[in-house]
Amino acid sequence: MTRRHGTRAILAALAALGAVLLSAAPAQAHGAMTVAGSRTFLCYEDGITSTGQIIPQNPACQAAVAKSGTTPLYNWFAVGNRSGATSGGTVGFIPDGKLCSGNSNYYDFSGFDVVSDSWPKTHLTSGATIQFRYNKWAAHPGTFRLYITKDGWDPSKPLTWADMNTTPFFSATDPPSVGNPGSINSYYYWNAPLPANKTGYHMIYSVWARSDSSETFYGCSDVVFDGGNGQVTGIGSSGPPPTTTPCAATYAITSTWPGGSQAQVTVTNPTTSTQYGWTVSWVLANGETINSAWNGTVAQAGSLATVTSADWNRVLPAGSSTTFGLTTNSTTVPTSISCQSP
Ligand SMILES: [Cu+2]
Repeated sequence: MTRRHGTRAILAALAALGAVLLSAAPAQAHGAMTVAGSRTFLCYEDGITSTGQIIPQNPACQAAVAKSGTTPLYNWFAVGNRSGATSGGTVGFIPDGKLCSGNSNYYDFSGFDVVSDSWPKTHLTSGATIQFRYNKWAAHPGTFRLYITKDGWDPSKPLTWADMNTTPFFSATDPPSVGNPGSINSYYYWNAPLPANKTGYHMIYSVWARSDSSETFYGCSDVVFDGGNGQVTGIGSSGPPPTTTPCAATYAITSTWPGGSQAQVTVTNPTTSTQYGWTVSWVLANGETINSAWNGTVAQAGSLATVTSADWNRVLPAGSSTTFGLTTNSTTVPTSISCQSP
């Protein structure tokens, strides 16, 4: 897999060819925690541009690129190590100072071990229950274990096992997931209480141990226990994106035939910040069915139609637009259509 793996062209091909191409994809593709966001994921989010290039703005992400290049960002979902005799290795397997890179033997992820106070951070409330999400770039059976730093951790020094509570604060085996593998929108999820009585900056360390092979995946998620509700700071040149913001969608029928029509929906980011992902929904007319859709993933639940962004059109810089298309068995224009990001 090359740095071009993450480009719009490859993502488009992945989406178009689906399982055919996925089955031929390198084994390096796995996943990474997106809530709370891992360093590789948030640096990807920080740097992704509308042309598919990844140009981080965050100083820690820039330092990571300076140390180990941009390949790890195009492969943010591949912080893995397959050299263990069994999966799930921690103390004595991942060396001190190399926890965040997982001592990866897929690519050089050593840039993510860099000590910096600038890493993107997710703001959370100690003791609260949140929905963790772990991207499902490839599906595997196994167990996710979450570890937290001890009180008194010194973030100005390389992260070691002595800094960690080596008993997980939560583990989840084969949790449910949504979406098709190979997409930024597909993920495993589970609800878990955050560690109690924590304040300030801590590291959540995630370990995904496959039960069907010795491969294990690692990630550092920088978090701040400050009463937050999942807000991310330190990504995007114009500051943290709000957790949910409205986008705008307009629905236009482009052609009709007896018993059906084709429509184009334009999605616009009306805000002054980049939006990462969008979901458009509307109520279908009585008996209306969506027959096909492109440049987005369609779901129909009863009369509710939902289309979510594709990998290659999910990032909308301020003021920009993208489109998706669909065909239905109706010629009705929905009377109201809503759009949310993310
Ligand atoms: Cu995998």
